Amino acid sequence: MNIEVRELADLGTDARRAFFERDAGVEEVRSDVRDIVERVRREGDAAVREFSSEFDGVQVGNIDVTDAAERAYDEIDDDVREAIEAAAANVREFHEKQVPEDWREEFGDAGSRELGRRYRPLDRVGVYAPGGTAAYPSSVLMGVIPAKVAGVEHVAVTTPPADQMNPVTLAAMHVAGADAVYSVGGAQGIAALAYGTETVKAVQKVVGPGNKWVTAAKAEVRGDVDIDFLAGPSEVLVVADETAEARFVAADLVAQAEHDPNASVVAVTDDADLAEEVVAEVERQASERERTETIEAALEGDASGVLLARSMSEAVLFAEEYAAEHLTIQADDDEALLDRIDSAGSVFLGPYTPVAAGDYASGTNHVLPTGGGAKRQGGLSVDHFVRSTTVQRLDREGLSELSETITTLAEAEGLDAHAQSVRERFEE
Ligand code: HSO
Ligand code: ZN
Repeated sequence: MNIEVRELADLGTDARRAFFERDAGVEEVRSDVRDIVERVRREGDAAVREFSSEFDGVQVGNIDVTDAAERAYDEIDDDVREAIEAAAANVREFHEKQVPEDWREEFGDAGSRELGRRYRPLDRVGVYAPGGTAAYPSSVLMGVIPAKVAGVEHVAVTTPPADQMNPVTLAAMHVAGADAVYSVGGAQGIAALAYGTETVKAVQKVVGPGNKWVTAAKAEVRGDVDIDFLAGPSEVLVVADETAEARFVAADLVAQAEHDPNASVVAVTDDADLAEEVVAEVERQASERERTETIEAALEGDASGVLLARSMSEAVLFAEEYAAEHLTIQADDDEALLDRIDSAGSVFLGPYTPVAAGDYASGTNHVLPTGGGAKRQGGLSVDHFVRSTTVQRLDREGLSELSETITTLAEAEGLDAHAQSVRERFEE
């Protein structure tokens, strides 16, 4: 592998575009996915079984494997069980802070208008848990716990079938409090959750990361059910100044690179020596890891690299436009730099805050918008699992105060009955 420091100011249009136009790569599978989703919608369990055999090579017995999660919990190693429980406790604690409180307040003269907001959980949601080589028990915690904290009664998890399903992923479902577990993966898993089958109960919202088939299926069912967002390969952007430790910067790049050959991992700094040291460290560390091939593929990608900015201001502008899934700031005045960056999924400050802390155990959620989605939205949270209702009560005085405004606007819209619904209240 041969990485070179590139000067940010010298990047050509195509090179810049590669950094800023990251996408989930779902377009190429959209039409295949549409057919799968349609078949599951029309044929239910039969289609689920057929696709599981075709794509996963598994003849599925029971699609409902809820019991297996509880058994797996008892069977896995004690240290892994304890780690899942420790991570789950932190994720729960952080998400409990997000539960919104109902409120009512008085507005208008002498409180003549009482207005408020009330929150209720969704009834049924589905969480997708990837299987195979990318089976992430941690993602199960990140999907299920916020839903349970929000008060969702039925949280279902779907995960690809296998002759031997990953016991740690199953155990995580149990710890997180999943109410149902189904062995169906890929686009067919998303379709089963969205439309229901004889076995799978249809949900109102589907969340969680997956491969491009899963993501394309989420795009397909959106509209019929709600989704969180379409997430692509992992990303990290490290903004560093001369005080950063090159080893730590490199370790965070290499860590996210091991997720996916299409991961996007970038460091940007105004210090030429640091940039060179990061490159050397990245090359050394990548060769020492178990997943060297994946890491090197990601590092060599067009959306990855070590960039030299002329100033930290230029680095900050890049970070804002990049809108990273994970942004880490390794700099003397990290808070001041952070103040100037509005768009990022999750921010990691200081030398002792590796992205892996948020991936597993600090408590924040690791299901985050990629591909610049952080310009528009935040990561998975309790908010995704509640709906709000506004509530109001006006007294006679309150309505009278507004009467002129309402009737004038109603008449301007040609909606005479609206105006009359106010006047009626004041007629004998
Ligand atoms: N960094 C990944 C989450 C993850 N990391 C799971 C380890 N396991 C999502 O951005
Ligand atoms: Zn990760």
